[in-house]
Order: sequence, then structure tokens, then C-alpha cells
Amino acid sequence: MKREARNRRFKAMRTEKSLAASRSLVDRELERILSGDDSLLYQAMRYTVLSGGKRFRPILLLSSAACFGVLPKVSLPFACALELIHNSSLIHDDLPAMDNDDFRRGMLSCHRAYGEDIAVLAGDALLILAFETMAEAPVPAGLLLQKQEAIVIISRKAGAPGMIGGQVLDITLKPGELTEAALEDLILKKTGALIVAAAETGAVLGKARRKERELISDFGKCVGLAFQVRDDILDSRQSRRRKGPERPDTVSFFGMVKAKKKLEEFVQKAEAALLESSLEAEDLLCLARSLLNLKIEGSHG
Ligand code: GRG
Repeated sequence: MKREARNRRFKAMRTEKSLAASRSLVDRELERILSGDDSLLYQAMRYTVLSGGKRFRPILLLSSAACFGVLPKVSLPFACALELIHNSSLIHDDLPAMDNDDFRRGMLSCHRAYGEDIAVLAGDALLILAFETMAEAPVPAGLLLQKQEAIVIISRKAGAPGMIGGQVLDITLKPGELTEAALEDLILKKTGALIVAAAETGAVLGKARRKERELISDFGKCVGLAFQVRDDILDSRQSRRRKGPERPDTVSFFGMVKAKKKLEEFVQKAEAALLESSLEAEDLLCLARSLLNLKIEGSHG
């Protein structure tokens, strides 16, 4: 019994170390990608990207890739690209034409710090930089097709069928007229798509078998749903004053008690998908379980 507990503690420490190492790889590479140009545009890009996000998506991508034996030197450019896309979406999401938020990550949002004109362009430039980063990703000759497939997946998940389409649903669906299925579809696109992209990209780069790929995608979907429910719970607890219009959210839809149940249910389903895959996936498991923590909003690393 004692030995079991010791093993569990050892495993947890190893996972924590591994997630922290992934985080620092991502942070260092993002700094490198965004260095070397001191123009106002780059200052605004760096202001947003290097302002201390959790790096959930890139760490998830590196962790998924590692499950399939892919080294960070191969998966890192895709992980960073995903974080650049995420940051570009945050800049645009905060604009007066969207959610009209003055603050992000405890700092002034990009348009409040640099003006709307520069913020729009910083978001655009980050998005394009993400695709340049993936196009330039050095991969072994035997992985060229997988590199191409990864870029296609990330493009679709970020674009009209994915995150941007989800944002349109967020803007156009009236909270009072929502069904549970419509809300789930919205979340799977707006928030889930990039998270699924992270999980699937790792599997693609690792030439996963079809079944493994399906399970890792199911895992990504459940984590995406859990991620948004948690975000809504934390938002409603902080009773953040919003200037923007009312948007659909899971706490208003389900009520707090059921939203928490939903969060647990999605995390359990994510765990079940991993278990069924039989992959060595402690880091992924830990990332999914970290979403149950409703107290601290900080780093996963
Ligand atoms: C320009 C690519 C592009 C998109 C425009 C505005 C928009 C379309 C999409 C917005 C999508 C969006 C902001 C979804 C919300 C997802 C979400 C819960 C964000 C918070 O993510 P965290 O918690 O943030 O990972 P940190 O700060 O940790 O990075």
C-alpha cells in the first residue's frame, strides 16, 4: 500500500516536471519567434503572446505528440503556431466590435494598450506568422505528408468550420433560444476546435493508427467542452463586469450546480477515451484533470 502511494507520488512528480518542461520549451520558442524586430507591430504582438497565458493548447499538442513517440523538435513549431493562432483570436475577441473587453490576463487588452488599428493588425500578423511557422517546420523526409496533414487540420479547426465559425455562432445565437445541442456545437467549434487540433496534430505527426486517432480526437472534444465550462464557471464566480453584449454560456444555461456536474462528466469522458486507447498518456490525463481545479487560475506547467 505504502509502495503504491509512493509510486503514485513519483508518477505525479514526473508528470509535473514534464509539463513544466513543455511550458518552458513553448515560452522560449515563442520568444525566439517574436524576437528581432522592434517595430510597433511586433511590440503589440509580443505584448499579447508573451503576457503569460497558460499555454494549454501547445502543451497539449506536445503531450499528445509525445504519446506517439514524436520528439519536441518536430512538434514544437506546430505547438507554437497553435498558440499564435489562439493569441490572434484573443486580440480580435477583445475588440469593441466583438466582446469589447478592456482587460486580458490581468493587463490592458491589446487594443486598449496599442489602439484598435494596431491591435487588428497584430492579430492578423500573428495568424499569418502561425502559418509561416508551420510551413517552415523542419521535419524528417518521412514526415512530409504528416506535416501537410497537420497544417490542413489546424487550418480547418481555426477557420470557418472551426473556431471562427464558432465565434459567429457565439455572436448570432440568442442565449434565450439555445438548446443544449446548439450550445455544445458552439463550444466544440469556438473553444473545442483548437484543443482538438492540438490533440489530433500530435497523433498525426506520430502516425497514429485510425482507432488511436479517433480516441485522441474524442479526448480533445471532451477536454474542449470541459475547458469552456470551467472558463464559464470561473468567469461567473469572478462576476467580471462585461461591457460587451450577453453571450451564450454554460452557467447561465445549466445553472452552477449542473455546470459543475457537466464539467466532471466531460473530464471523466476524456479520461475514458485515453484509457481505451491504452496509450502511455500521463501528461494528457493530468491536463484533463487540471480542469477540475476551480480555484487557481495559473500555469499548467
Ligand atoms: C483572428 C484567428 C482569429 C479568430 C477570430 C475572435 C475569434 C475569431 C474567435 C474567438 C475565439 C475565442 C476567444 C474563444 C474563447 C476560448 C477561450 C476559453 C479562451 C481562453 O483561453 P485560455 O484560458 O487563455 O487558454 P490563456 O490566457 O490561458 O491563453
